[in-house]
Amino acid sequence: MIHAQSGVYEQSENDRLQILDADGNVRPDAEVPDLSEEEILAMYEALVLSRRFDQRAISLQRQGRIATYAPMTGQEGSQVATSYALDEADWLFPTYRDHAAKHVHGMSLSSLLAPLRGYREGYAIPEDVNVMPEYIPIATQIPQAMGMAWGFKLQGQSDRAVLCHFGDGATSEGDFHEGLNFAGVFDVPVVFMCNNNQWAISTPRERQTQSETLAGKADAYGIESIRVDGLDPLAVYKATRAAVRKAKDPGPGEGRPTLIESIQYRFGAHTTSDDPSVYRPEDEPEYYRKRDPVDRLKGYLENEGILTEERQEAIQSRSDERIEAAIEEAESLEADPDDIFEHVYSELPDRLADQRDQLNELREKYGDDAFSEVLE
Ligand SMILES: Cc1ncc(C[n+]2csc(CCOP(=O)(O)OP(=O)(O)O)c2C)c(N)n1
Ligand SMILES: [Mg+2]
Repeated sequence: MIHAQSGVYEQSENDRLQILDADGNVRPDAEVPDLSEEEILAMYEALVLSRRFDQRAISLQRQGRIATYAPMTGQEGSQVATSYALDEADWLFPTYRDHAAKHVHGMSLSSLLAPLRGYREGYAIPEDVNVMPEYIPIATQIPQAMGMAWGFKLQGQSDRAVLCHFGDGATSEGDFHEGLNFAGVFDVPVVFMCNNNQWAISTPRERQTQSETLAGKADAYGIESIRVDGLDPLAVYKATRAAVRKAKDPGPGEGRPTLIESIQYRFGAHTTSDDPSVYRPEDEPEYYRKRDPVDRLKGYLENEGILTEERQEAIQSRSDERIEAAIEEAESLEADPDDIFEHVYSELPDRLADQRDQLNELREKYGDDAFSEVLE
């Protein structure tokens, strides 16, 4: 049902996979995924860590210690769950907002921060981690992820799947349609993960497309799709795990792609350069806050008697310690100002070569330490 007012569009909840209700109780008709207590507790710890990381990263940006940052609060529950559903050999294609997904699939916390301090090597793919550098041009990762997965299929690497994150806004890009069409025709082992956070900067979901659902777009390409409550980490895990299995462990038929629409909410700003109060009704986040993924999984673990106060405190202080250590590590890395002139042009245009020379003259004259003061 389409409502005229933004943000209330997604408030009917009977149209998506849910395991936990808003308070973390298991819904009567739902089956909890096959995970041990330790695994669910570890997932919860990753949620607490991600929420705290987000708060610290925003504060670092405000202090001028990192560049523009894309907050993920409200979306980390879905991110953590999707990466938990991957096997180590699987590849992840993240966007600029998928910090928690990257970390759970193997990126260190400091490597999430280092590129935001201009440290070029921070964008390199670590040798044993299957995470691509984050994609900023919207939807460009979709055909690329599909291509990697198709390559695995052609090489007979049937133990690998590729999971590709993108937002609701990305579904309006040509790349989305090309990627899905190709995946459908060639039975590519890829999982398309649409993080529908209701907004593409200031464009609300109902102005993005007249389609009733984003998942429904898969029908055009003969791809199966599922809508899942993206504020319910257990439901996201279940849907993603099933899609990953279907992609790479096909049994007698062929592995097939899936489009997952994970219905979430962006609690914060688009990035630290954005101010949602100029385009978003003030009370809109309230509905979603009552379904906060961190509180919800916490509620479940408390109901089950798994999460004691002592455990909660230990999780909290471990998370804080790990984040502070990561900040220290990221801040100890030296970025080379010359790097800003690299890797865009094979031959530097004259005007940029002039700018580089000017920069180096200043560096020589004042030294790198004084350099930041000169800029101020
Ligand atoms: C091809 C392209 N066009 C425009 C932009 C500018 N831009 C950056 S983020 C964004 C909104 C994307 O929204 P969505 O796909 O819903 O992802 P979200 O930021 O909500 O996670 C736009 C238009 C871009 N980065 N790339
Ligand atoms: Mg969005």
